[in-house]
Amino acid sequence: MEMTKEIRIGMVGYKFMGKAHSHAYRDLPFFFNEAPIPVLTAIAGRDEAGVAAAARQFGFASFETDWRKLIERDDIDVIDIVTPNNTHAEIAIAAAKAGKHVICEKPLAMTVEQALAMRDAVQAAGVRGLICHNYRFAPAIQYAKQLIAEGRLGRIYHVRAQYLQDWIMDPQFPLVWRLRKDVTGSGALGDIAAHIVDLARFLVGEITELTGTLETFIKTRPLGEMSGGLSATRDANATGEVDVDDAAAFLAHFANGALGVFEATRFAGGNRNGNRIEVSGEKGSIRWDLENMNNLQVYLHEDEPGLQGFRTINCTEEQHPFASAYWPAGHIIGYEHTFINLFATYFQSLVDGTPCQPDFDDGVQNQRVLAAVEASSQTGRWVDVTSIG
Ligand code: SOE
Repeated sequence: MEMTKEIRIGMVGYKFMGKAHSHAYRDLPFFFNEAPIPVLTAIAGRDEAGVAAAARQFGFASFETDWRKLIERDDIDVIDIVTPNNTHAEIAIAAAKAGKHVICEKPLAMTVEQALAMRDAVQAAGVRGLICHNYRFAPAIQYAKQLIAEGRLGRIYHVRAQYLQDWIMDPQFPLVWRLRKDVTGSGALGDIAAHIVDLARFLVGEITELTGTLETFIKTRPLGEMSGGLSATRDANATGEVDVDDAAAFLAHFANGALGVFEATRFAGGNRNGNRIEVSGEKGSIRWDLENMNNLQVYLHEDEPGLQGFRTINCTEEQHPFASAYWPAGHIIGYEHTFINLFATYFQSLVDGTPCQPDFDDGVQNQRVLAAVEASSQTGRWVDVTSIG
């Protein structure tokens, strides 16, 4: 498809991620004034009052109550999927067949098979898929990637990654879609382990084999619905069985010989959104924490003895990736800017015809890792990730 400098967006869904993506589209031209301009063309959702209100709040010019209508429209270049996971494959494949580029929230799909079908559909249609692993686009993570690629850490020995949350610890927190296997596929595994798997793959490379386990601490919950952000409303009179994991943990070998330790849980009391990664190499280490996301901790073994230790780099200097799009040094950015950086990069790649990652191949690889953790949790054995799907 011939792309203009305007990218016309059709979004399917309008809850938490719909808000995050729409905000990024609106702010993108403000900071990246030479990048292609996203045009919020239409948004789709089944509930007419809900989608109309979202169109108004987010700034979309029109709305549809059936996503199929959105995909048929010839005034849309990119379909952005921000709906629950069990809908991703059908919408993405239909969008690709209709010649639209596809942005999809993580995890890409419910299964590796679905993820492969989505990857094949975009390839066959000659359109481009993007999976929204936004945390790669924190400037500190991009800078860590540069340091690792330049060999500043030397050979990589260890990856230590944790995604720690606590928003469902109350046993009365209801059985929302994010806790129902038929809608979400898995629990903490697909929702948040997927993010640290992406960070680890981005920084260190492919995971080849792993052994892991899943745990569900609260097995019965009241029924209920998400009501915005990570809040929910509860039905006091009915309960249901939880059939996804509350927590996931696994050990992994990487293709380059590194050893990984991963933990993802929604039961780490006091940790609201603790997405952390540490990489240890022969010449140095880096560590990062989303809740302090502008800072990268860097340790370099070449430092003078006595002065060795982790130093804190505030990644807002003009030398740091994406920093010059924003504010003078020290004027920090936040969670929402990771999406702006991601979309600015993707839209520029659509116009230039150059590759942009994370793409649907990354989504497939990520899904293989998630499937391997599930398989290992069932058998208690190491699983060869490369042989999945
Ligand atoms: C809830 O766990 C959630 O919103 C995830 O769905 C997002 O992917 C993560 O970025 C923050 O937490």
